[in-house]
Amino acid sequence: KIDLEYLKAELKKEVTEHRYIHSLGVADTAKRLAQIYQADSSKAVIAGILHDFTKFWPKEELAKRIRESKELAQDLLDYNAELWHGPVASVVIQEWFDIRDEEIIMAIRYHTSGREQMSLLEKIVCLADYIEPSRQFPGVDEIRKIAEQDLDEALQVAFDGTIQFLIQKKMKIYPLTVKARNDLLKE
Ligand code: DGI
Ligand code: FE
Ligand code: FE
Ligand code: FE
Repeated sequence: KIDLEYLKAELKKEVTEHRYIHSLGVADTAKRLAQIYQADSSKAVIAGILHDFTKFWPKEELAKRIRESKELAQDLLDYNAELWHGPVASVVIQEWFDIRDEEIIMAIRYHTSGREQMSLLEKIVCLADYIEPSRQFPGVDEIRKIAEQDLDEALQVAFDGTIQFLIQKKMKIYPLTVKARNDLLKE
């Protein structure tokens, strides 16, 4: 049985106040989405609290963890460092909190990039990250509305926004993000 108060206390030591509030917002939104789409809401809460656990670790440390890991994709190192914190957190929390649940681990690992054939919990955490209450950007309310009706469509629109942002900034797009978006498009 996982002590949520302990997870929150440890998170608080690793991140800024703003990021801490964001993480609790993701946990709350993920819980709500889990209720709508019949996922495991306690797993959604745990993944939400911990998804950004290593967000403020130095890039060199994140890169080192990826290089040393046998479970993480090495091609992450060829793309933006913003992609690294989810995969690294998914490894770190296994030892730190003795979390061994693959669904939670994968939901944290893929919360930024997405991937093809995402699990229900992966979709929920990734979308919750995008629409939790403290997020403010043009179009977020529309995605919040879609999220109540159609999880896949909401997430696809979210990825569209991220991909457009990356193109605008002349940034590389990690292939898994393109695959995730294509996979969610309805026939
Ligand atoms: O950690 P958060 O700020 O809560 O959100 P996140 O983990 O979804 O990180 C999103 C950032 O990652 C966003 O500003 C865009 C950046 N990023 C850089 N390259 C990629 C990318 N996001 C995706 N999905 N795919 C990329 O290739
Ligand atoms: Fe993140
Ligand atoms: Fe995200
Ligand atoms: Fe986040």
